[in-house]
This record gives sequence, structure tokens and C-alpha cells, in this order.
Amino acid sequence: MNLISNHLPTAELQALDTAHHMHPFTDGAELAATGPRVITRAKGVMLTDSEGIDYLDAMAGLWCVNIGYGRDELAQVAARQMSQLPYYNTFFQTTHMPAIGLAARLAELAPGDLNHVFFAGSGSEANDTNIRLVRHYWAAKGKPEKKVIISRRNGYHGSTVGAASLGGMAPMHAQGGLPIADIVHIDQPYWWGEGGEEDPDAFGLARARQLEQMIAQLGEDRIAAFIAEPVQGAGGVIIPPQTYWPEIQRICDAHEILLIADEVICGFGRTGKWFGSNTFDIRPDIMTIAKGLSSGYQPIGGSICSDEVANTIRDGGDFNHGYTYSGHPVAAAVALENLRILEEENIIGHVRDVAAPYMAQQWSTLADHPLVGEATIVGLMGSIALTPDSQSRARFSADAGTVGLRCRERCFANNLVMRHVGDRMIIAPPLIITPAEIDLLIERALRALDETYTGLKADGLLKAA
Ligand code: PXG
Repeated sequence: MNLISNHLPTAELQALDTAHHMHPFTDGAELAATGPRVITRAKGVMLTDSEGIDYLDAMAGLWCVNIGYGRDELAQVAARQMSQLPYYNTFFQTTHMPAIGLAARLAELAPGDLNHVFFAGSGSEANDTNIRLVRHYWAAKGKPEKKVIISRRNGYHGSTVGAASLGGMAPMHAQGGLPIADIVHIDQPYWWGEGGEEDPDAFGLARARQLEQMIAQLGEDRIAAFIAEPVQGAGGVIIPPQTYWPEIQRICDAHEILLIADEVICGFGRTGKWFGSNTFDIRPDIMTIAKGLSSGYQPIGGSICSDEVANTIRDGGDFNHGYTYSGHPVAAAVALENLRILEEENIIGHVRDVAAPYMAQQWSTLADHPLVGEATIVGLMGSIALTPDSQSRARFSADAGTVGLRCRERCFANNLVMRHVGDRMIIAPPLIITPAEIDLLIERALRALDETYTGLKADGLLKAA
């Protein structure tokens, strides 16, 4: 069979999928029992499945379709690039126009003196690059013992062996013997879930100071870098208390370690500025990028490095690292076109001045729902914590994630894609979302919350742990 057409009945597509397709982060047996939704097309913020049902995609795919679906300009650029130069590598002292253009444009956009890009095919690959890059950096400076990277529990940095080790996801570490050596974790700045009686600002400081304690414990002469997402995405949209990032920055400045900001989700307008580092006043030495770089139209990622990091690597002999698709010409050309659209259509201005303020206003009304403990949002990434008792910030007595999963199912049933992380519900819609579409999102979310609440009550699950 050379083509699966959309004319096959859904059940047949599902049967083929079940027989041959292994899905990421999925309980395969459960999926085989229910059958996957087959998505066939998309436009703007809307998806359509093989039954002709429309959904408002409040997750922008997987946090990546920043300019929205259906922008034909990107398809045209890809087709032109494929005709002219579908592939060439950037090894062996060669380069090509799309890689040159994209690297130069990223140097303009990135903050400070982040002027040099090492390309990868994804966020995971870029973070694997970062592990090798920071260790090679310190070796080139005559300090090969500086190789430990400090990261955070419940952080997410990707799914390869290296990136999953950087991440702090316990269920991922439990499979395959992770983390690899010389990666250690400190606690996350998640006040609602872990702050107890402490006030958020004091809690934010305390969590940041764990970094300094870890540096003291292991010895500064062993630490290469600290990596973190400006706002944890896959961890549940955890927006740190306002005291957190200034203290982290102070600690990184006071000690001789590199700061890596993982901007895979926060980058390219998600927080209302070009990068989360702009929004939270972070001065990283390296930024990880992917997702919104191409709005997901092509797989591409990268590491943007400061002058100091890049020059040290440049003078440190061969950096024995690279991917066949580093700077892939079609992906780079599509990314450049995506950046043109973000810029020329002032999409980040739309987030800052229109979509984010309106969404924040509407999103905060969800906190009045009896199932919702907090509703937080920065730019266009937001979350609500589901709880049986918002006053005590209680957890449900049911297994963590049970209620979140039920809510996600009610969202699908109400033509809305919202993701759950445990018992948090999260959104990160395309940045082009309009106020009318935000109204629709909130209306559907409220209906899903009502139905979840009714269902929990009927099943006797509205109980605190
Ligand atoms: N860093 C961050 C901050 C991410 O969110 C990666 C790195 C890895 O990127 P790649 O392109 O290798 O996937 C990510 C990816 C989810 C979900 O369900 C989140 C991601 C990927 C898949 C699912 O929230 N983030």
C-alpha cells in the first residue's frame, strides 16, 4: 500500500494504526481498545478528524503551531527549496543559504550576545548537543572535571537518553536506567503543589537557593551548567514565583557555571515576547530552541550560544558532534518563512496586546468553578489545578491523573483539545487565536469542567486524599 487515503473508513484506519503504529507516551493496550482519533486536516486554530468533527486545538499541536495551521506560504517555500536543494549537509566545511539565513536571523532575535547557532532536528537533540557542548566548553578551558549538569525534578527536556536524563520526570527515569552519570536534580518552584504554608515569594527563593546548595555540596569545580525552562511546560505550566529567576540568575553569576534556558516551549512568542528569557529577564549562555521555530511545519531545533561559548568551542579544536539533518535546508527555509510571518504580521504584538490580556481575563474566571483551585497564565500558556477543595489546595483521593484524564475526555467530547498533566489542565493555543475563539475555548472548557464535576460526584470521587 503506498498511500492511506482519507476515503478509508475510520475503523479501518484505526485497525491499521493499531496493527502497525507504536505511539509515543501511550499505553498501547489501552489505545488498541479505544482506537486513536484520526486527524485529517487543520486550519487556523481548528482541527478536523476523519469523521468530520471539528476541535478547537488549545494545545497548538504539541505547543508548537504558533502561527496556526494552514499557512500555505510555508508549503510553497518547502516546495521551492526541495526543487532547488532538497538536502545538503553542513559538515566538511560546507554550508547553504537556508542555514546561513536562519542562523543570522536567530542571532538578531536572540537576547544579549547569543549570536551562534548549532542546529539539530528537534528539542531533544538540541539538549543532547548542550550536554556535549558545555562539557567540551569546560574541557577546552582546561577544566575537564567541570561536567555535572544541574537540572530540576519535573522539568522536561526531551526523550533521548541525554535529554530525558536532564529532565526530571520520574516515570521516564524509571524506564531504562536513567539519568546518565553527572546529571543531578533539584526541586521545582511549584508553589501550589509543594509550597505548603510558605508564602510564594519565600518559597521561590528557597527553591532557587537549592541550586546554590547543590553547587556547594558538589563543588563549583565540578559543575558545568544549570538547565531549566523559563516556565515548565510539560510539567504542568508551572509559572515560578517572581523571586525565583532573579535569584537563579544571581547564583549563576556568582559561580562559574553556564546557564541554559530551554526555550523549546517558551520561545517564539509563547510568553508574549520573543523568548521566555525576555519575559523573565534571564541572561542565558545557551538557549535551546525547537517547536515554534518552525511552528511545527518542519522538524528543526537548535542551541543558540553566546559569543564566549561559541568562541571557546571554535578555538577548542574539532567539536566531534553533529546530525545528518543539522541545518536541514528545507526545515531551515520553512523556519525562516515562519519567522518572517511572526515578525511581519506582528503576531507577538497580538499576543502581548490582544490575545494574552483577554485570555488572562477569561482564564481567571475558571477559578470560580468548584473543581478549580488556581488558574494561572503567562502569555498564551496557562493551567488550572483541579482539586476537591481549593481552600486547602487538596489532592484527590483517586490516583493522581485520574481526574485530569476524565476532564480531558470531557474536553474532547466538547470539541476542545486540552492536555492534562496529572490533575492539572493546560493550554497553549496557536498565537493567532482571536478573542471570539478565546470565548469559544472558555465556553467549551466550562462545559467540560461541569461534566467532569457531575461525573465525579456521581462516582463518589469528589474526595480529598
Ligand atoms: N525541551 C522542552 C522544554 C520541551 O517541552 C523538548 C525539550 C524536546 O523537544 P522534542 O522536539 O525532541 O520533542 C520539549 C518537548 C507534552 C509534550 O505532552 C511536550 C514535549 C514533547 C512532547 C509532548 O507536553 N516537549
